[in-house]
Formats: sequence, structure tokens, C-alpha cells
Amino acid sequence: MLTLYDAPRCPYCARTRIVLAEKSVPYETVTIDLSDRPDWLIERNPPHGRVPVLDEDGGVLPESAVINEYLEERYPEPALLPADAAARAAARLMVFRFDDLGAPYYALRREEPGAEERLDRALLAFDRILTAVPFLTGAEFGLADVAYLPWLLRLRDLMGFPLDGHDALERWVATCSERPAVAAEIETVASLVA
Ligand SMILES: N[C@@H](CCC(=O)N[C@@H](CS)C(=O)NCC(=O)O)C(=O)O
Repeated sequence: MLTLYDAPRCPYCARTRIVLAEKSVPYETVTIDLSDRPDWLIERNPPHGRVPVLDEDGGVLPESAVINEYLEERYPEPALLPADAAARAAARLMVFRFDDLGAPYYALRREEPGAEERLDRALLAFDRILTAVPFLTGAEFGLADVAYLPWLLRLRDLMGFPLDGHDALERWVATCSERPAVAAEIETVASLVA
């Protein structure tokens, strides 16, 4: 049995929630209070007790990108990476470069000067990519899209940061939002503001 140590507001956890839902994998959830992490979590994922952690019969796996690759191998259908090796590498490169969005996003959260402009430039870069291809994973939705969507949903729905003006990016968010796994995450984000 799989158990996810999870927190609704955590976008890294959202990556794994989306993949589990896409693949219809049954799992249990242990919700972690991020402001009061239990000692057992710190012991299982030292030194900070970060989430997400996937627990499979007592064996623990941290790091959302690694968890998602594991789930992709363990539950190959439906595939969330392209069949072609070069396209798979391109999708993995996109996940690897998450800081292109993560760095300005967290700078904005920390209210650093110039963060909005940095974020706008990052969104413009994603908009350009999505003008050329329908998904960050390539021709089909997959792990690279999952790697970024949780932050964009939080930017738009929690932080009130406008995505408009980035037409391809907005179209991509809208297309991805039609997927039940992403729609469920949008509901989770809405529950954080309610
Ligand atoms: N690289 C990790 C980052 C996970 C992460 O930073 N999770 C946050 C919650 S959203 C956390 O637990 N932070 C606690 C800390 O960094 O001390 C991943 O991809 O899973």
C-alpha cells in the first residue's frame, strides 16, 4: 500500500497528487501540519522533514521529481513521459530546470524587490515555449507539465498574480485544467482560500 505524507498547500506535494490521480493509483494520505512537523517525519526524511514523502510498505521516498519518476516506472499506464528517448530527455530537462520558475516565484513570496518583474520574464519564457508546443512535456501532457502547474495555479488563485497577457500559457493552463487530476488540484487550492 502507498501512503503519501502530504500537505494541501504544498505545490511539491501537488505534483505527486496529480500523478497519482492521473494514474488512478490508490493511496492513503497522512496530512502533515507544515508549521508543526512531527518528529517521525524528520526521522524519515531528515534533516527537515520535507513533504512530499511516498511511503511504500515502510520504505520511504522523498523528492517530488524522483517520486514522480518512480510512479511513472511502477505504473507505466497512462504514460506521462514521451516514448521517444530524446523527447523524454527534453521533458526531464524541463523538470530539472524548475528553478527558472521556482526562483522568481519564491522571491515574490519573500517580497524581494524586482521579484514581480523576474516572474513576468519567467512567464514570458514559458509562454514562448508553449507557443511552439502544446505541452511542456511535448506533444502530450506529462511530467514536465505536472512539475510546473501547481505553482501557476497558486500564483493565479492564491496570490492573485495575473497570467493574462501570456496567451499560450493561459491556454495551456486551461487545457490542463480539463483533466480531472488537475481540476482536483484546483479545488484543493480553492479550499486553501475558503
Ligand atoms: N525538493 C523537494 C522540496 C519539497 C519542499 O520544499 N516541501 C516544502 C513544503 S511545500 C517543505 O516541506 N519545506 C520544509 C523545509 O524546506 O524546511 C521536493 O521536490 O519534494
